[in-house]
Amino acid sequence: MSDLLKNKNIVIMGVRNKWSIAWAIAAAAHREGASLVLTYLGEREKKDVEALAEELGGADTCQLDVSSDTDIDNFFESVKRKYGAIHGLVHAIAYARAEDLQGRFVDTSREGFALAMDISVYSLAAVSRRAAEAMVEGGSIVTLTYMGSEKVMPGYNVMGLAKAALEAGVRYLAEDLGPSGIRVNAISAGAVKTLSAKGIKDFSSILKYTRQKAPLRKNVEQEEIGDAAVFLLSEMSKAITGEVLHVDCGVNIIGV
Ligand code: IMJ
Repeated sequence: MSDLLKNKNIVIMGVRNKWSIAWAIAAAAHREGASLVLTYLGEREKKDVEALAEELGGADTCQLDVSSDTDIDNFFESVKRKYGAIHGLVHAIAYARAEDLQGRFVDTSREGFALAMDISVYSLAAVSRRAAEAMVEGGSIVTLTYMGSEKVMPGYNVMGLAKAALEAGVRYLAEDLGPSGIRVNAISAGAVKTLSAKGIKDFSSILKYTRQKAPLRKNVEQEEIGDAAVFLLSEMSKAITGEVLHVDCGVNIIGV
């Protein structure tokens, strides 16, 4: 494979370290010739993401907290000024309070629920609206979801509702932006060891279950998610929108 994303300017949100799925997507997009802008949350993440961007031949980096409308406005204004058109957007951002990712969903507080929905769901609409203005040559938006939206997974709790809403959001955004030549899809990634999965009880049993029961008898690797994202960002998928593509070695199709 080569040059599937040549001459495309792509924004990637959610790189934190080299285990991040967003990082694997960035590396795959770079390999395919894309020009990249990586966003990071705040000062704490700045150095790490700048170092990673160096590994991609000096990709651009920019601070962006998706809970701030001003941040989002400023970010897309600067991207438009520098690049003119953008062609791709990867949204790999989610957050719920740690206390809401253990115990019972029924105990979720109103504040914890609203926070998870704001950062993990509303942010996709917020960034897509501004990105669409810069996607003057058409574009592709890709977000990440998880099977916890479809089935009860231990501890996933409020994030399961957030991902269900995110997937519905993908469909509504696909309808809104389709007439502008912008496609919107989600990758439902199998469980991978990232910072977002750190400290999660039962995580290793989910990995073990997948190894034993998934049709492909293995866990998905970050690079495989990167390749699927390249497909969705590229012209290879130009008739696909509003879709949730499972990239999970098939584990989601298994009943028991
Ligand atoms: C997260 C929680 C419970 C079970 C989980 C996960 N499984 C997997 C994840 C089985 C694979 C990771 N995942 C798919 C997520 O969407 C994680 C989101 C997340 C993780 C954290 C951890 C640290 C924190 N807040 C978080 N918010 C969202 O404080």
